[in-house]
Amino acid sequence: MSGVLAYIGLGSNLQDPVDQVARALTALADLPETRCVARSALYASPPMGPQDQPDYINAVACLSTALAPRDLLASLQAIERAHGRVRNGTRWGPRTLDLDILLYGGRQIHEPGLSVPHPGIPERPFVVHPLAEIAPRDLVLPGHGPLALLLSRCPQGDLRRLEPVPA
Ligand code: PH2
Ligand code: MG
Ligand code: MG
Repeated sequence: MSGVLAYIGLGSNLQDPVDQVARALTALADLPETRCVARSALYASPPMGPQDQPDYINAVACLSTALAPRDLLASLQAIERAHGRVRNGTRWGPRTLDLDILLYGGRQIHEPGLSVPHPGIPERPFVVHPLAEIAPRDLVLPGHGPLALLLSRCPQGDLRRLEPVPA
């Protein structure tokens, strides 16, 4: 299978977030025409945005996929719905599961509903640090420069890396 490397950001802060993210990682690996190349550890952090919501669990996965960007997005939204995601329009509000396409190969996509690279990457430690755990430092994020540069400008702050739970 010829695949593009796509990096996916995972986040949850409702209904057992650790379990939500763990199950979503399995669902990503099970997508058609897709295999999971790498997954980061889970990370915990206080909410960015409105503070009156629980802390988040985040992770990043690297997929090799033959799905086109729109098909990948539709697949991610189907997994979000299967996890009980309700879209009520609240920006940065709490959610059972959030799956974002961070990178899709070296592509830049600016379409309604789909911006790749994800525009919020540089200021989000809960994306930059797990990404740096699984991606090469010389990976270039189109429009943002190499990952090493983003990492040097993005302090870890309150982000905590969780030790893997033994199986
Ligand atoms: N996602 C949000 C809003 N705020 N904060 C953290 N720590 N992690 C997230 O994934 C997150 C957030 C909406 O997508
Ligand atoms: Mg998000
Ligand atoms: Mg999202």
